[in-house]
Amino acid sequence: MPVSKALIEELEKKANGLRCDVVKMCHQAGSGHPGGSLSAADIVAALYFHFMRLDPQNPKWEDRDRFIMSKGHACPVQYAALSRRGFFPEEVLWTLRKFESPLQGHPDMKSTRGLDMTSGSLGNGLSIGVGMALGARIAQKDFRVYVMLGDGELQEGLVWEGAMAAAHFKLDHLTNFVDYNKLQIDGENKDIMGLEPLVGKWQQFGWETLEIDGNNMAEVVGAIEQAQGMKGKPTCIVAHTVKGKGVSYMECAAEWHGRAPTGEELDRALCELGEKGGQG
Ligand SMILES: Cc1ncc(C[n+]2csc(CCOP(=O)(O)OP(=O)(O)O)c2C)c(N)n1
Repeated sequence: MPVSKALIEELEKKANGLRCDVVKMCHQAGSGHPGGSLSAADIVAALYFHFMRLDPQNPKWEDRDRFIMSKGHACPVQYAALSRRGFFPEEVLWTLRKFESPLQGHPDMKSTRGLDMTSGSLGNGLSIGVGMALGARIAQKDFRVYVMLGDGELQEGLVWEGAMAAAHFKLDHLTNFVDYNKLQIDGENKDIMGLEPLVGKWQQFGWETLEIDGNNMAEVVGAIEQAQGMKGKPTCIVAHTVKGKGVSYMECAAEWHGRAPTGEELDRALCELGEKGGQG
């Protein structure tokens, strides 16, 4: 089905709002991970504001779709989406990383309303997603499970055990995103441990594999729709993205993996993100 222009524009606006929240939250905290949050913002916006079946009044609703931010350091963008989706008030966002805040530096499902999984130790999320998708099948539920992995995270061996298991069990309600921003904590993947040919790897592991521009909302929406129609196989969406997307001085700069903007840098970021960043 062709995706409507109005929907794409609405989701782009949502993604922009998430980006504004991310830079504000990291500034307020004086720490955090803006780079990998900004690269993921378009996918997170599409999931939380269009695709995922959720009930903010009942965050543990058994039939809800699940999302696991396996690259847990990118949680600011997920917290922003949860807040804008109505799981908790906006003010809570400004407590990120503070002592006793429900929003810790890495996701803790016991502290944060609407989180489906604890993460931060890289490598675990896909295997957990496999467990959730198998659980759904056993319980005869039709909810979907979405996982997001970082590209650097793919260097963890457990990812590939999960990949094998998902294909073996034909988990077609499981969709995995690789946020392929080409950078990890302090450099380029290709210099640390190369991933190519990445699409071929997922295909050979038995996954339906789509390759998109993960910062292009029409492509993101189209790919998720395609994944939803897939039968008998899990889908991996290899999403080419830009680390730090939307803030010129953060783009493609490993330095911004885990550093907070100063007041002046924040102003510049918000100015670049423009007025579309307001609530809505
Ligand atoms: C098991 C484990 N080892 C190391 C780390 C430290 N660490 C945090 S983020 C990161 C880099 C992750 O890179 P990538 O997955 O590409 O994330 P992105 O660039 O999207 O932020 C590392 C090594 C960790 N969180 N967990």
